[in-house]
Amino acid sequence: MSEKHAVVLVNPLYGPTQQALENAYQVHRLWEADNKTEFLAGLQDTVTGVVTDGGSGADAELLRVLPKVKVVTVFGVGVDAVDLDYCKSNGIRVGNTPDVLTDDVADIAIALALGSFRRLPFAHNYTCEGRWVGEGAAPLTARFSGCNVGIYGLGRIGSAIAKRAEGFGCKISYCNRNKKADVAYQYFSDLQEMAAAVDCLILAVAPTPSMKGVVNADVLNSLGPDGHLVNISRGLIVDEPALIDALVQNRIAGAGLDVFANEPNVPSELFSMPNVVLQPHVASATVQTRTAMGQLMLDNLANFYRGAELVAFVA
Ligand code: 8YV
Repeated sequence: MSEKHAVVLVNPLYGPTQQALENAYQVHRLWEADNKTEFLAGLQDTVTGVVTDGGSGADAELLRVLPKVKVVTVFGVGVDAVDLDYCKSNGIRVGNTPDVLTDDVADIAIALALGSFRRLPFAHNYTCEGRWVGEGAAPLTARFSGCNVGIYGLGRIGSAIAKRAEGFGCKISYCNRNKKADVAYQYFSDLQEMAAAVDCLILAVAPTPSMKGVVNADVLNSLGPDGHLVNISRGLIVDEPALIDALVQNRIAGAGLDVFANEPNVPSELFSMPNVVLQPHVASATVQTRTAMGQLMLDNLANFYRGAELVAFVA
């Protein structure tokens, strides 16, 4: 039997996926190392692949100490935490898991919008805390059906969100770098202009480092006191302190957030707000989707090592 290829696994994965990975490869678990520098130094002659997830990625610092690495496979669609420039200039292939997670992520985007408009966590707590009995009917909320939805990033996931929002009778706008020829939704080249025109701003863009904090106080002020923000993209694109201020001062109506700037740390100011819905980065976290993501990630890796094209890749 030929020797197993050696890979560094940056963080734990969905159990069955990690098990399958460990059956087929010699897996070195980076997160368990007491001293990561020493751990990686001991692997520089043997490790040829890195397996990671969307949040951790693989930065140049990691890749530089593993000079034999020629493939990075991401258990996720987002590759913003992978240093793509470094990978491209060093001939490192980068695989990811698009498509298989689109439906689940789009479902959660709509759930977060409904949760924010209808204040579902607040209403849940109101019921459980006996306030219905003690204080009477809960305060009224705002209607999501038929509202103006603006999607920042009309890619695969953004388009799936748009399709679902159409089912709610919403009018859809989108903001992309370029207008899409085959799309009838209203196009905005400027995010702030779109924020001013919609009731629900949904962030679904594939972020680049230059998008850090692009959803800033100006964008939030333009969204306005009846506007809701939903983020299933990445926390880094939102200026979190500005978002907290806007929520505290009722300059926006609410927010539904699956992602945060410094995961797994979530600003505690958000915990007690009646107008927010928080999720611990779980938009793709169903058994069905995680199984499919795992299979695609394993197929990418297997293809690389048998000299075939990766199934899904960005570099
Ligand atoms: C995952 C993600 O939560 O696909 C992505 O980019 O962020 C998520 O689907 C993550 O990669 C798994 O831990």
